[in-house]
Parts: sequence; C-alpha cells; structure tokens
Amino acid sequence: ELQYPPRLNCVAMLVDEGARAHPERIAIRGAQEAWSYAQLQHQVDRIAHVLRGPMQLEAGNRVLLRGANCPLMAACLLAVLKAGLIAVPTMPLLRARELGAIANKAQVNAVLCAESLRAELEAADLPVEARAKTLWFGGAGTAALEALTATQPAQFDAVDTAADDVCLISFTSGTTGIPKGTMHFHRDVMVICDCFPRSVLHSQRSDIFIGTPPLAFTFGLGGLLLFPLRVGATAVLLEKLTPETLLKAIETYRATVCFTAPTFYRQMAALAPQFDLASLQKSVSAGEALPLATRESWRQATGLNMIDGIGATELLHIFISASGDQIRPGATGKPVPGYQACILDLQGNPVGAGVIGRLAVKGPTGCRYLADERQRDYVLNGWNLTGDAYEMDADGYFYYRSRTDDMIISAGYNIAGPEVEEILLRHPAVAECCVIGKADQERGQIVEAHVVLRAGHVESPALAAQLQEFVKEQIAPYKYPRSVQFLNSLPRTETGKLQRFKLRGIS
Ligand code: 3SK
Repeated sequence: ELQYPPRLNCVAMLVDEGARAHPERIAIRGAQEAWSYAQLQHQVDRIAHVLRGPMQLEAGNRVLLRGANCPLMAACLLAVLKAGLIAVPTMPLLRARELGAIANKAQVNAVLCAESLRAELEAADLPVEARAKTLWFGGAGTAALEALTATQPAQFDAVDTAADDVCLISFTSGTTGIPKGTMHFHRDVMVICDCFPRSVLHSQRSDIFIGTPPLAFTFGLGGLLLFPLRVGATAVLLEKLTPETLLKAIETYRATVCFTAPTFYRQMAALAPQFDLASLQKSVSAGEALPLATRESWRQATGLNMIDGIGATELLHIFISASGDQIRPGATGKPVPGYQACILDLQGNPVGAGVIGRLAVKGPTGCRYLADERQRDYVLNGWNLTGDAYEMDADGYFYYRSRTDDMIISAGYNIAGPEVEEILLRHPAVAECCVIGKADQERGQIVEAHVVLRAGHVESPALAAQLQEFVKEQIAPYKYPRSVQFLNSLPRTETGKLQRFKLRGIS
C-alpha cells in the first residue's frame, strides 16, 4: 500500500532528500558534465528562484519546456515542479504548428527553451504572456537563463504543494488525432517511482540509468530521471543517440540499466558484439510491442532477457511488465503490483482467458485529460481503456495483440497486424515492417505490409512473393500480406511509435 503525506512536493523527495542523504553521489551525467546530488539541488534551486523572482510566475502557472535530454533540461523541469508550477514538456522534434497547439491548449504562462531548438519555438503561435516570459538556455555564449541563475541564491525551499496538486501536463505523442494533455499530480510522480522500479526493475543506488526516450515522453521522464533520483542512483542524459552511440555510451559510462524501444534494441543487437556491455544488467523495452524476434536477437547478443512493459502517457508509466524468471516470452507480463488489469468485450463485460478484447487498467495513477471530451471514452467505471487489444492466459499473463483500432478485418477474419509483422521480421531481408489493413472492395480490407529492407537486399516482385510465401508457411494463410510495399523508412513519432495512419494514406 502506497502512502504519501497530504502535503507533498515530489522534488523535495527526489532531489532534496538525495542531497541530504548522499550529497557527493553523482546524480546526473551529461556529455560534458557530472553533477552530484548537492550540485543538482543548487542548479534546481537557482532556476526555481528565477522562475518565482525575475520571471514573476505564481503557483499553478504553466511552463512549457523544450530541450533535448541533458542535465540542464532535467534541472529546468525539476525547478518548475519545486517552485510549485506545472511543467508542460514538449518533444524536441515538434514543429511550430504543434508547439502552438500545445501552448494554447495548456495556456502556458512561460517557456524555458534550449537555444538549439529556438527556431521552431520562435515560429510558434504562443500566448502573449508566454512569449514575453521566454528564457533560453544552453547556448554557446551565456544564454539568458544561465545569466539570471548565476546571481540567484543556491537555496530555495520547495513550495508546499498538496499531494494532489497538478505538477505535470504531458501531451500524448498522438499516433492519431489531436494531441491530448494528461494531467498528473505530485503524488503520481512518487507513485510511478515506487511501483515499476521497485517491484519489477529492482533498481538500486548503484545503478546507472541510460537510454533514448526524451524526458518529454513519460517513459523517458520516469526511466531516465525520476527512477534513478528516487533511489540515489545516477542518470546519464545524452542527446541525439543512435544505436551505435548508445552502445558506446553504455560501455563508456558502465551503464547498468537501459531504457529504449524495440526498434533500437533490434538495431543494437546487430552491433552489440563490437562493444563491451558487461556492465549492463537490465534492458527495458516499452513504447511499442516487443517482437519475439527482437527479444531473441538481443538475448543472443547480450545474454540479457529484456524486461518488456506497456505504459501509457495517461497512466504516466508502465503498468504491465515482468522481469527475471517471471518473464514469459511473447507476453508483456502481469499487472505491476498496485495495478489491476482485465480484458473487456465491446459491451464492457470482462471476458475469460484466451479471448481477445479491450485492455482495461485500474491503479494508483489514471487518466485525467485536460479539457477533453475523450475522457469519457478513456475511463469506464474507473477502468482506463488504453486502446490496446490484449488477451490474458489462464496464469494471468497479458499478451499484446494490436491496437484496438488497428485490427484488420479481411473477408470476415480478424487479423492483428503485429502478428504478421512478427513473422516478417524473422525473414533475413527484413529490417523493419508495418502491417496495416487496406480498403478492398472484395474482402473489406486486405493485409498490406510496408517493408524496409536490410542493407544488401534489393526490392523486387520476386522478393515480395518470397515474403508472402514466408508468412503463409508460418501462420494461417489468410493472414498473408496480399500487398507488399517497399519503403526506405517507416513513419514514426519521436517516441518511436509507428504512425500506422500515415501508411494507410500512402498506398
Ligand atoms: O507507450 C508506452 O508503452 C509507455 C511506456 C512507459 C511510459 C509511458 C508510455 C506511454
């Protein structure tokens, strides 16, 4: 049972307690710097003074944050929360139009933006107050934020917020439709630190966390910043990582825990033998379904059994997962202690083991959309409907089947695109693929595969036919892709999620 005091500022628990208990331990490493817990606290406190002093922000004001993963971006985010304000982090790759939509929807009062991401922010339509209260950080010279922080006191008392005051508005990455803002409390931040990392990851003070998801994605915010701080561990925050540079960074920083998406693991598996990865103990995959072939190639390359998980921006972090000898390949896992999950039919009734239906989750975090009617679709009788089609087995393990809106219905057959993808990924010519339903007069929909080939393979009708045969040989023949399209890359969101709706529009 998770118990928190009614008055709670999560940064006081995550940073101030760490600075008191182990001031000299390294809290955050970046490409150029390493900050101890005491140094992190000072950075956070100076920025908090700037926010409440020169920027004249008041408790409950909203601050849009924009920056790649680095220590200063983390300090800005923590300072906003410590100062009793609400953080609205945005993905680094967002364009002016998307930034404007978020800034206006969240009615932000101020902006902290990295110099490197200045152009799109300047082009965005911001609320007038936010435009006037925009500070830049991390430039080559002395950027405005650093100039202001230099003269501030190094000690700021955390604002006495309630445990259920909103501290974070996180926007969904939007695989479809208009972005939705999800609101989270100070208590929710502590909850996610005390659920998955304790029960599944078993994180410890000696851990060194590394990975790719942006801090603006709650997968990254938890895995690469909040979880390490909660246990007094070290967070390595690096930007612009590729599969190769992430492997190099694991070797250099002697990282013990890695957070990234399946596509990254798949590419890293091929390169892993060139690096010394002996320090790595745990690899967490989320953000997208983990194909068995990827789990297997990573295990062969590193000896590590990946910790798969499913989370949602609405629920803040991972709620189904498994580790160690609890892992059942092919299954995502079981509800993380504290959460409950079940499978519902279209009428909202629970279905038994072995039946595919809508995944429903209940727990200490849950969906609170900011001014959005879609709240009614997401929460049903206290259950969060994540939009995923899942199946539970008799032992209570949950198996991902597809997004509920991605189910392909062809000639009366229900076909889950990821199942076909799983097979195609086993073919030596296939680097990446995405399977969607394409409208078809005769069959309603047909299965269409969009395939990115590995280097050294060339697209041809013969190869397309070979891939079709390959699928037919391994799963029910009605699931084979009647159409195969070759692409140079797949459209993905910045968090690595496939944008299936884009593929639906291009063939
Ligand atoms: O997309 C996910 O699976 C996820 C995982 C962890 C935290 C947040 C999200 C959205």
